[in-house]
Amino acid sequence: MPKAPFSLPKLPYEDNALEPVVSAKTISFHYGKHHKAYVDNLNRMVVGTPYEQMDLEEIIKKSAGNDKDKGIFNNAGQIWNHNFYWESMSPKGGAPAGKIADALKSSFGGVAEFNDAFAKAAVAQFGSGWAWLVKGKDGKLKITTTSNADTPLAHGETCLLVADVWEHAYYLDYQNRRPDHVKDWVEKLANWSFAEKNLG
Ligand code: MN3
Repeated sequence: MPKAPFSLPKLPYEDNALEPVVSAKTISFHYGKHHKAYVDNLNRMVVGTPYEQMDLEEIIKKSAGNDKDKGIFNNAGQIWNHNFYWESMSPKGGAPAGKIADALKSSFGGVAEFNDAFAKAAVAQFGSGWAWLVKGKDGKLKITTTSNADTPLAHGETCLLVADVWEHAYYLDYQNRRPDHVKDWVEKLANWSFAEKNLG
């Protein structure tokens, strides 16, 4: 894993590849401004601290719950979550098959049931945050949400897939209609081959 200075990862698709659910205009702000700002902030904040010698995952785990390093945690968490978010979407998304479809069936009853439960959780997350599919410490798949920059990585869970439900993720395309955005997101963009790879 790379250490500071961190950089923006290259997107795994063209800026307009996720339209109409996520437009090129949203990508230009979300990736080019918001995500970039977290990278620039963290690179500035770690200078001269022990965090300068750590990779991103170590920074998140060491700074989690440490009030003094809240700013470092927030920016590192947001970089990791966004790196994971871009990979969680695919222009060919939305149709799980094979091992991951079996896992969704045994944990949630089926793909449609999962999609519905995931969208409900994403809508119910109050304010800014993230909706996740994770593998818990007990090995079972579950849906969870985190607020602001928090991440299941800081809580010992294995992340499989994430939807960003900060307003900056959908406002230009859906305005206040988060329920419509997350429904379209999970049905059309969710990258199930990425989730299956993370399943291990
Ligand atoms: Mn975001």
